[in-house]
Amino acid sequence: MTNRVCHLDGCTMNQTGVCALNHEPDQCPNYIEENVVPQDIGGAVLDAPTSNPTFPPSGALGTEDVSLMLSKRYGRVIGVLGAPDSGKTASLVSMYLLLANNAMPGYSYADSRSLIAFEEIARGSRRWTEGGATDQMTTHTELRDDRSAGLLHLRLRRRSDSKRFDFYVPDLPGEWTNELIDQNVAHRFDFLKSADVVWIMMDGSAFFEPQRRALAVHRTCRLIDRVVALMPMRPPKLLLVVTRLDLGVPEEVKIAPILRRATENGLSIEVCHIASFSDAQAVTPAGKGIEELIDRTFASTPGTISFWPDTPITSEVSRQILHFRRNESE
Ligand SMILES: Nc1nc2c(ncn2[C@@H]2O[C@H](COP(=O)(O)OP(=O)(O)OP(=O)(O)O)[C@@H](O)[C@H]2O)c(=O)[nH]1
Ligand SMILES: [Mg+2]
Repeated sequence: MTNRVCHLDGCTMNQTGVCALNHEPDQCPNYIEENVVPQDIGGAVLDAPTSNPTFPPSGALGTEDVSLMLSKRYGRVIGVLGAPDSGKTASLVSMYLLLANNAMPGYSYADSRSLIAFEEIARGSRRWTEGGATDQMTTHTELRDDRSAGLLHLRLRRRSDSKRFDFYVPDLPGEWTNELIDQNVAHRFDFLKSADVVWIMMDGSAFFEPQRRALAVHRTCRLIDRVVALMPMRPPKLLLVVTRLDLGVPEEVKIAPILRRATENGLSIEVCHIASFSDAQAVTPAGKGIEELIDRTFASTPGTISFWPDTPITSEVSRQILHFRRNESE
């Protein structure tokens, strides 16, 4: 009797029967018989791990795991801040689903060390794709550990030149951003010091409702002030990510005060409009703007490495990064 198992780290096939990469079981190169995994012929299929990775229960990576991974391979940490319901989780889910369905013209999925965490946050929207929209595509983010951020990892391949790159992105509860704005609760954002790009997420629907708009703009300006205070030595590039593009594009003049506040603070800022999901699929397809968000995130910023060789980095470079990161956290 055959016993086929999935050998891809993090795939849920063995537990749920659902392939995280949406492969048909018969065609998946990772779903093979356990007892015919070649041991001698052609060498080992997977390198034996030196030690078992210790992930937080949610399947996201702890900051120590990320530091270790960054010491071995170039990667970029992206900060994501925004009020509850601004669309943080939805943007990550949308990106993940586009990649899982190979539906991004410019990029393809190459790997993830946190597939289970992505599967967890994408569960609600999978129900939606299977039929019938739900009011909530994602659930409100709550962390089991309220003291430190868990990060999700993705490795993408850029189709134009086959270069691969890794990035780490947190899925944080909006309350963390509110508490940063209102009470300057900043200790949980230590990991942000390694980020050279920060997404400031805003619910685009606020721009269409005058009674909500002024407060939303005011709070985003205060958030920008807080980010500057958090990272005075190495100010990040900001991307103002305006969600719910399916409702329409807000007028530039309404967004302008936020851009002014960033430039007054000496930060570079660009605006990205995204529709992670869409209530008007015919006009604005779900996922619109996500690829551009990735493009802009990885467009080179002064003093940072944008794309890196496909081969593992040398120990010399690895030491330099460790040293660099140690200096940053001082
Ligand atoms: N139509 C539409 N709905 C969206 C979009 N982005 C988010 N939503 C809806 O808004 C809800 C809340 O979005 P989330 O991404 O969960 O919000 P969040 O910022 O992660 O919120 P917290 O986890 O509470 O901080 C989702 O469940 C979707 O129903 C979008 O681009 N278009
Ligand atoms: Mg969330």
